[in-house]
Amino acid sequence: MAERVYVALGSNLGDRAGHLAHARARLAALPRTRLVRASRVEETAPLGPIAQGPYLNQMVLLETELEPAELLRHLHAIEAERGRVRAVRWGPRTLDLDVVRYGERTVREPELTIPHPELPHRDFWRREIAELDAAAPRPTPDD
Ligand code: A4P
Ligand code: MG
Repeated sequence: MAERVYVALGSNLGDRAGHLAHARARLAALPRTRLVRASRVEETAPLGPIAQGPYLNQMVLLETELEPAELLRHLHAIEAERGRVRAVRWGPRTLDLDVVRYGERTVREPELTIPHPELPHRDFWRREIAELDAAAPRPTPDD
């Protein structure tokens, strides 16, 4: 069964909008996956301890039959295509792809934590999810 998965896109190095566009195109082409819709792109001040430039952030909603670990492997491959170098944690990056929510699942693995632990602290992520949900409200029990 396909799950509804929220993936966060972030970029603060180089052609930021181009990196996000590449990510959207690649996510839409993943096997057993549909890109349902994308939030607006917004510019956000950098969070965290490192001095760095502003980010472009965006959230997309996928429906996918990929398991969380398979999806993460694809995300890493897409990041690598944009020359992502893992230098400093929370440091500047051409493209960052994070699994924010995966259906109702909870994952606590060394390589993968779902829901993403930063979700409660990132207003822009919650705003973007609300925007995606508002575009197609979930059915209520009375429907
Ligand atoms: N990993 C664990 N859980 C997940 C998940 N739910 N989604 C693991 C994706 N990856 C997950 O990530 C390190 C490892 O986390 C991965 O190998 C994966 O196995 P990384 O992308 O190499 O390192 P990172 O991104 O520096 O660390 P982290 O903890 O993912 O940081 P964040 O949360 O990505 O923060 N400011 C603004 N304004 N906008 C931003 O988007 N992003 C960051 C990075 C900092 N400041 C920002 C933003
Ligand atoms: Mg990350």
